[in-house]
Amino acid sequence: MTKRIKPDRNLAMEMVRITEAAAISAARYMGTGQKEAGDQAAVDAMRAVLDTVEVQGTVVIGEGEKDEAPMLYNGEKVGMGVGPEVDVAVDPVEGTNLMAYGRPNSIAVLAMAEKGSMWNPGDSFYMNKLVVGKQAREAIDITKSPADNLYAIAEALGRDVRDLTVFILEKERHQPLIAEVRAAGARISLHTDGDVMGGLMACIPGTGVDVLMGIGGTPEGVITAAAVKAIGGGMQGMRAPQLPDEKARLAAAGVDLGQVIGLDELINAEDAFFAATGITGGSFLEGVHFDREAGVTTHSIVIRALTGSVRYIKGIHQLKRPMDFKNRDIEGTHGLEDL
Ligand code: VTB
Repeated sequence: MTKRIKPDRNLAMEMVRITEAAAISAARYMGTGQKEAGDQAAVDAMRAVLDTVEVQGTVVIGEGEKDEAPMLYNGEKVGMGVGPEVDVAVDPVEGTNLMAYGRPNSIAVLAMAEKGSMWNPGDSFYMNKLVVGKQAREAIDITKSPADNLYAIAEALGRDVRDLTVFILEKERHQPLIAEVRAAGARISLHTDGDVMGGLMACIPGTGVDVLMGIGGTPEGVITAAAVKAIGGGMQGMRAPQLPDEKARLAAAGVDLGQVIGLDELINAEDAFFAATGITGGSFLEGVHFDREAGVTTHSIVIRALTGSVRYIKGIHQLKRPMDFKNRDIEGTHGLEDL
């Protein structure tokens, strides 16, 4: 058996180049109402820059199955084909609606970890998620009620429940959750989309969010887990099927919906990398700014699990072609080959 090459160096800078490229391309579509076109631009840019990175990557969380996603589909090989073997999870635009309507907090995200280490959601599209920072990681138990968790988290943090802020997606399915969190006395930050940002803010101290609760996508759950793992925070998940088809398939396969999926199952590796670049600005990451003179400015965060290093990277990019600043419909990588 050949020995697997593990990621033994810091891929952080390379990863940021990838999310920066995706964010710059997608940012052209901010507020245009063009969800698909913006997503496609980000996919193209991410794919192009990924292939300049010295990894042997396999996309395990991608844009979908091969027939519906021409690029970054699940199973696709990415990277230069040399170097460490890694699982790759991407969301070129996490929050396509946020981007298309110019709302805060859309991000380009990428996670990498040792080959075979990322949880495969299979037929599970939705999961319940609970994310906190390091100080409260031992306090959470997703099988208990949201109120019980909030009391335990508050205790672990040495704070009052009413001093906690919980990030929740504003979805019909969350009405009971919202009512319970309100009754427990915690503050709530509601967002139409983007629970990766919610999880990221919840696991990093000082962001204004202490907890992420609620049901979102399983792919987003795995990506979030890479960030939580890298930061050393706490996360638990549970499959929470929402679609009739999804429920039927899981039932037919005999999947136990009561199973708690812990952080080490979501990312079963010691080392993991997470990178995100803001597309539309929010309180945590600024969005992409275009300026003909100064260049294009991006704001990113990149985290590595092995060392726990967190970097906030402000990038100023000179695009090669002046036309790139004028025309948002340009093809390809938007002159981002140099990033
Ligand atoms: C979830 C969430 C994502 O879309 O997938 C959500 O994890 C979709 O939920 O962050 P609905 O199907 O109920 O709308 C996001 O918010 C954005 O991709």
